Amino acid sequence: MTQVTASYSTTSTPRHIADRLVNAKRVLITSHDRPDGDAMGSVLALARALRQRGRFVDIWLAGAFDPVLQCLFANEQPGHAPEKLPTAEYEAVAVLDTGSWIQLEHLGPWLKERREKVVVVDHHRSGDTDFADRIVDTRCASCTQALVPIIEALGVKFDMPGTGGSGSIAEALFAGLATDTGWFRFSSADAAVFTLASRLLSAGVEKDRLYRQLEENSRPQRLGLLGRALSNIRWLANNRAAIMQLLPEDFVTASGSPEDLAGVVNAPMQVGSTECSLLLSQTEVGIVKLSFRSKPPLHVGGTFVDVNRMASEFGGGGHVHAAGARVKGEMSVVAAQVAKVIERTIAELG
Ligand SMILES: [Mn+2]
Repeated sequence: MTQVTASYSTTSTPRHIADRLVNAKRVLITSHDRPDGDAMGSVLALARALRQRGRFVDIWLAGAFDPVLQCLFANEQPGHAPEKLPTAEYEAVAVLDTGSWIQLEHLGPWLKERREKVVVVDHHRSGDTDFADRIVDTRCASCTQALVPIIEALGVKFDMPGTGGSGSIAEALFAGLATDTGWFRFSSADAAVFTLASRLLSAGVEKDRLYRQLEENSRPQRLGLLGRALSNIRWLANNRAAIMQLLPEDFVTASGSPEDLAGVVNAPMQVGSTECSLLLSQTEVGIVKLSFRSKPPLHVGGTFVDVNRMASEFGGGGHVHAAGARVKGEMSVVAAQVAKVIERTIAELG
């Protein structure tokens, strides 16, 4: 079970994690199912750093991901076949940007048989405690930021001027940092984030090209799905929360797939009164995916909707301003349950 307890915390040091990885001849690096920009950036940054140290590294990714993330790959060949498992054996396995079994569905059983080989680097508040060696740095805005002390402990220089081009460690680190902070807009983008961003830009990361490739590169299907979602938007709690839903027939009409959904949940945030936005989507029979976002109020010291807490009521999790869950059930039933939780949460805020 995923637990929200103090026990999901750091148990190791960057030096120890680096030693475990560099002492392994073969390393497998993986992240949560349906990897996002931070998961992908984390996996690529660590893989590149270990390869610079002469280690043999395989990357394993499970589940669909937004095709725009392909631009981050250089010559890497990620294992990307959920129905298959790695066939090679590894002396160490790095699990990045998650420590939750629920997010490691595809590789879970394989990892469970090798748990003594696994190290975890994460920045989420909740996770499981089965893996002994963990860095869980919730002060970090991205997992790539949490990886920096480990890459430094590996003795790999990633911020030398001229080394931040396409396919570099710096670019991969920047991609995670930028995407997990909404391109430096979220409250998590603090001074330490800008300091790291500054180092990465000094290395030569081309942020304009990356923004264009990652954020202005979707298929027309995304707007089709956004249109379907906006057409059924429901406002709750005096327009403080918005709920949208996408049924299998919406995906058919828009010729879209779950990979086209990136950013759709954020659209209601344009409205001043919106504090919380929720997108329910269904592409598999009997499974509803919940995607939550919240934004802080404008007045200083105002309370905000903690969507991590809300998602955890449905067996999911994430961050205070972005979280998700997968729920078994029918859309109408799940939508009614979530609406109740939202109404209650906002009533408690006052
Ligand atoms: Mn992350």
